[in-house]
Amino acid sequence: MTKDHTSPVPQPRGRFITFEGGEGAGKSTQVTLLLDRLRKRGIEAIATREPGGSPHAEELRNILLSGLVAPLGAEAEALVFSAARIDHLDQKIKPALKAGMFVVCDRFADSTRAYQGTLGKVDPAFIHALEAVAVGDTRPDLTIILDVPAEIGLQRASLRRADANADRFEGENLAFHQGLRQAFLDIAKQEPQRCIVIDATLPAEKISELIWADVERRFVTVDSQMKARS
Ligand code: T5A
Repeated sequence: MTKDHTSPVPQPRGRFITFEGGEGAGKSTQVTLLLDRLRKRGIEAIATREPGGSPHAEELRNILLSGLVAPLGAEAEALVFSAARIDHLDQKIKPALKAGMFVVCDRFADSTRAYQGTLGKVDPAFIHALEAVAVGDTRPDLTIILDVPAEIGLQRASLRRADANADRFEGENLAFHQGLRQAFLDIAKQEPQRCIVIDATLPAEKISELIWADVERRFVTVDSQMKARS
């Protein structure tokens, strides 16, 4: 068979990086710092967040964080987080990855595993099935878990929100947040190739350097070598 020279060269998929961790761990701060570093290297990248990230998913975010779905139970909350995720993936994440961009996302499916799965005691098989449907094969290439003692994270979150009320999950007790920290560490243990754990009690700039060293080694150097060869 002759080769079709008119067909477009397939664009390599971009890289999908997620940040996870408890409340006030510093995820939003590090998303911004990583985006800056990527762009300074001339890499096209977008930052996004969950719940939210697309107009419909942002509407669902408001509903979820107001606590409106909480009385329906953790299974119902997991369903609504997943519905928001489907829209976010379709509207924003998949198109950006298809265009070869880096996508840096503040929380993703590991938050459903930790909050609704481990802490909400939703059957792991249910969480697994939901993830298969909502996420499919658009799994993160790298997940950065920012690890901080629950007391410190909650203190940071309360300083940041000043006089505003705690949201649906910030309002949970200390034991909940300690369990959450362990749930993320357990995810990292189960998937050591995908996840790295960073000590988030360090200064923000130091954390950013550690993250960049990993991102550069895994992706930036590899991608530029591949480009040079093609
Ligand atoms: N949720 C989400 C689920 O239950 N299931 C799901 O599937 C998903 C996707 C989202 C909530 O929804 C839940 C989890 C959450 O409860 P949110 O408003 O997005 O709510 O809240 P969080 O994701 O928890 O984010 P926070 O804004 O609370 O914290 P961040 O982003 O981790 O922290 P950040 O960067 O805003 O920093 C907090 C404060 O600390 C300072 C910052 O300047 C800021 O003031 N700070 C540091 N201070 C000292 N040292 C450092 N290294 C610092 N880094 C940041």
